[in-house]
Amino acid sequence: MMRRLMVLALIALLPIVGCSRQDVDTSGQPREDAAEEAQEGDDDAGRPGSVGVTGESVEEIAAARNLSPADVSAALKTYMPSGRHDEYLMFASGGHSGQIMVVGLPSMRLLKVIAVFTPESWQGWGTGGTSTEERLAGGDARPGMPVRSADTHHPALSETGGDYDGEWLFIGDKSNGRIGVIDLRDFETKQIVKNPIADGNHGGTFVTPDTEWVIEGGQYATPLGGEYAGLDTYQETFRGHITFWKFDRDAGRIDVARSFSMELPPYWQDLCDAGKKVSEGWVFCNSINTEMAAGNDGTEGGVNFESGVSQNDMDYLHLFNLDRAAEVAAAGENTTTVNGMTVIPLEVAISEKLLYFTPEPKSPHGVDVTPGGEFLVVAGKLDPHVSIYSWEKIQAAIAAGPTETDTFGVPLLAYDDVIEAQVELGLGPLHTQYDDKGYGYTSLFLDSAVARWTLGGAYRTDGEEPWQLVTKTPVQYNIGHLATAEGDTVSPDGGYLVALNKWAVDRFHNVGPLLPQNLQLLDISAPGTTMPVLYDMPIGNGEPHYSQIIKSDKLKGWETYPEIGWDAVTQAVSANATQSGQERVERDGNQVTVYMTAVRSHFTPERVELQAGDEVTWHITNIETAYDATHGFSLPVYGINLSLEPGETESFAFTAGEKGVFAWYCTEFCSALHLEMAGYMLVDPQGVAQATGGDR
Ligand code: K7E
Ligand code: CUA
Repeated sequence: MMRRLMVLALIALLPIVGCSRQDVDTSGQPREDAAEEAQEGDDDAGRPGSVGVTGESVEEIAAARNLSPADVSAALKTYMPSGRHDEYLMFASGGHSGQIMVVGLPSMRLLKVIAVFTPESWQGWGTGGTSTEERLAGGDARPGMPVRSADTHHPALSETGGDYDGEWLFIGDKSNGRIGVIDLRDFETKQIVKNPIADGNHGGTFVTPDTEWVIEGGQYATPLGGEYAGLDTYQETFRGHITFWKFDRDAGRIDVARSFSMELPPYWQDLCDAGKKVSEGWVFCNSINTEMAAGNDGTEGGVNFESGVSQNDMDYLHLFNLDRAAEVAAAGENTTTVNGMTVIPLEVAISEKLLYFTPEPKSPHGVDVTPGGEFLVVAGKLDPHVSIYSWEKIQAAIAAGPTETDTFGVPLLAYDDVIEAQVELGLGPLHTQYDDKGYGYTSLFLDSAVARWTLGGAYRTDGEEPWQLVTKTPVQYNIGHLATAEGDTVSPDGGYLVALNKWAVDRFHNVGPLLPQNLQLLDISAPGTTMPVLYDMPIGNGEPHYSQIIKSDKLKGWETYPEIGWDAVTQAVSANATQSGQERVERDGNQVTVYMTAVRSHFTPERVELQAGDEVTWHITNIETAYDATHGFSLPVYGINLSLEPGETESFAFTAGEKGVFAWYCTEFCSALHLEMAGYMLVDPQGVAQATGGDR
């Protein structure tokens, strides 16, 4: 009890202690003088200097701007001359913005925000366009209850043979139990699926080494399928889940009919990872709340979750035989169906040997499989260690036949039989990544640091002692995830690591009580104890939980859509494509269809005349073939705001309201005569039922 209280007290205190006004320079070492000078209010201390007084030589500039040699080398390692491309691209979750950010490395320049779950009018996402509205609606949880916010946590790049292939990107929405699918030819969201059996998730997305499956682990247990049950029946009626979404690469879509879930005990499943190489075909997830705390019931002695979930010294690492589970799901003999989703019941998972547990300390967070798949690294969160499990030992323990089970009858592998090593790193270990030198890197939330430590086994060829802490670099401030270059693949690159920090206390100008999140780039290219911070990238966006970093030359994005009249959903020419010369307005009773083109610097037609009550379907084709020739289309009052990339056909539909005059215009400054790229929609023009064509 005492120990538990101390742990909780530490959690409460450390963020405050850690955010003392200590300055950390780019070598990662505290820079006492700067902090002292800042407190003394010394006018010259820590001032950036200005370009006007910097002089000519590097030495003069460094002196005038108060830059240390480490600062200068960090600048040289990250500065990207105008026009030069970054070596890596990072796809970072946008947290509760519901989006994904694309960042170049090492420059840390923000290149794009990909709209996923949240309307983004600048790229015409979910702002009147029929296809984007339909894609967003694919994630709605209940009829008549559209969800247009999200909390994106874990992006996953598609893989071939365990390496990122640059073709697809997935991300989970923790707050609603949804998965987004993004096509990296045009960096657009193509599909949003809603989990039919649960309204939240956390252990997703992660992909198997050939992207056959996209994994979505659950989090907060509920009765499956949106049923009601009282919390006094928690243990009997509430359930956890893991869902395996089948990805059809040819279709570029998740195939819901071939996807399935597995019912799990009502622990709170947390992060997951897919096996690789020697452990391919298996999937691993952590859990918390094996105590099955159900919240403070308000009576005297009622226990809050924060304490109730932290009682046990050990929780359960979940081990799933995915290959075999997929066979059971496909056979369909022992499965049930919940809201149309195939579900493997818990007792079938046990009898078919699809699920095993082994103890893990203590309310853990990340489980991260080493590049060769030989070890599972579990970060303790409330335990200062990472615990390393041996896949070889796990297989042996399974073969030997475990004799114990948990409360629900799930076979339990003895901890001592499967553990390989523990490494003490510091306070609040969360997530682990890998490099090309046989190091693991673990984020320490409470210490606000990145720890580098040595892997063992075949990873140690340099004579360094295995399973040892090597060094720590302080980061600013509480770090959640971290990402290394190609870090989740079977062949990580090393070189760069990005710490995804929360709450950048003191680091930037005060922009109000909501602090910027701070992505910090670390140079991990040198072995040993040198691991400096190179760059701070504050982001004015939601909390970026996880990110993945891919070599940028693997991405083969389109410069324009392949043909005029392209439908970005089907990735083929649209039936509604309008070529130059085919522009028209068709009327059949009150059904009006507009076929419009956009090209610098006019729409055709430029006038559309409607009757009140007309049901209007409107197609616009951007007939440009040049790389940079995007047009927009904004129609007031009707809430239409589209982005039309070169070649693209977009559609929207509405019912014409009361009479009025509505000027539409192009929202992209596409040419010198961009302001002239406009037109009028007239509703009820004295009974005129035909649109007049504009100039062409
Ligand atoms: Cu640690 Cu959702 Cu991966 Cu955030 S989770 S940090
Ligand atoms: Cu087209 Cu502005």
